[in-house]
Amino acid sequence: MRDSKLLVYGYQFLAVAFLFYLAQLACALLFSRAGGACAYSSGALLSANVLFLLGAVLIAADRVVPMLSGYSRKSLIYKPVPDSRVAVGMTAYNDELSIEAAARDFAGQERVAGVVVVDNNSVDRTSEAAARAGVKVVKETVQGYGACCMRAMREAMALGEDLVCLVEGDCTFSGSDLKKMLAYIENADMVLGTRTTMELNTPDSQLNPLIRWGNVLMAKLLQVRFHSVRLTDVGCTFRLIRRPALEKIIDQLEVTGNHFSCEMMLVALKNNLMVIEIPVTLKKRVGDSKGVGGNIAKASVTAFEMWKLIMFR
Ligand SMILES: Nc1nc2c(ncn2[C@@H]2O[C@H](COP(=O)(O)OP(=O)(O)OP(=O)(O)O)[C@@H](O)[C@H]2O)c(=O)[nH]1
Ligand SMILES: [Mg+2]
Repeated sequence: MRDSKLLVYGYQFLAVAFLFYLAQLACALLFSRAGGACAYSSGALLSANVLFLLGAVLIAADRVVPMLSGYSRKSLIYKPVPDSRVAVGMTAYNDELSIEAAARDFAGQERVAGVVVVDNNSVDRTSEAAARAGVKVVKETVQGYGACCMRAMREAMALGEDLVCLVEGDCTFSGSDLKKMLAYIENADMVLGTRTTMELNTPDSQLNPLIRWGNVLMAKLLQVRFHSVRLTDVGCTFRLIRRPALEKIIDQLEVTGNHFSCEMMLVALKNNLMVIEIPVTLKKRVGDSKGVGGNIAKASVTAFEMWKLIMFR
């Protein structure tokens, strides 16, 4: 997998330059209608030209660097996992209304060997509800979506199966989608779900246009950086990963907050793992939203944190 920040910077310089040009065009049009001249400063135009040039140079350099360093594209992998079983790590945070049904749903899937629910300092009866589903329940005291996901994967890994599935316990995802992921894992180290396929969303799911396009935008930025991968979502918790691949990256994960899912994708790609994204179904969550789903301010902060990761890490 080729990691190129040059291209990410390059395209963003071009995008900003394009906005400057658009502003100038709008200004000129407005003033010509009013019979005057646009006072758009020559400094702004010069900045746009410099940004454009810089962007073009970075994009061109991105073509030259691999020629010099002898880069070759990662080729198709085929590693069947016919009888492998799946250990599921499920996150939970004040999810007493959903966790039992979610745990039962995943535990009941054909290839699932076990489910571990991680209760992240819930103050309701999440643990008791999860235990009613007959699954293992552990508590994670470090607060945060990322901390909970990491613990869920470590717990699932400890079950010793070949495959680890990470998922949220809020009933947004469906256990039956696991077989779609299993179909693709033979060509990948990690299969990511994407929630941005509208045909698979219920109309009342969390994927409103803002969340959808925000995710697509960030995912495309990540795609630009790593080239040979197609991404459309940076916030989908539902993913399936081979245990050796997870062992390789788990100690490099450090984000305890809401931008964790993007970090995991970035780290996987940096480690040259083969990552494939597939559409999964998305339903309205059961119980109250605590994450970014129903909160524009939180979603914006999370998007900014993701952008920083993609640009600088
Ligand atoms: N927000 C949040 N989620 C946590 C935390 N710890 C664990 N989680 C888990 O992460 C999930 C994400 O929060 P959700 O409320 O589902 O937010 P979301 O997925 O962004 O959006 P909706 O599903 O539409 O509500 C929770 O359901 C928990 O399973 C935490 O400290 N904060
Ligand atoms: Mg959720």
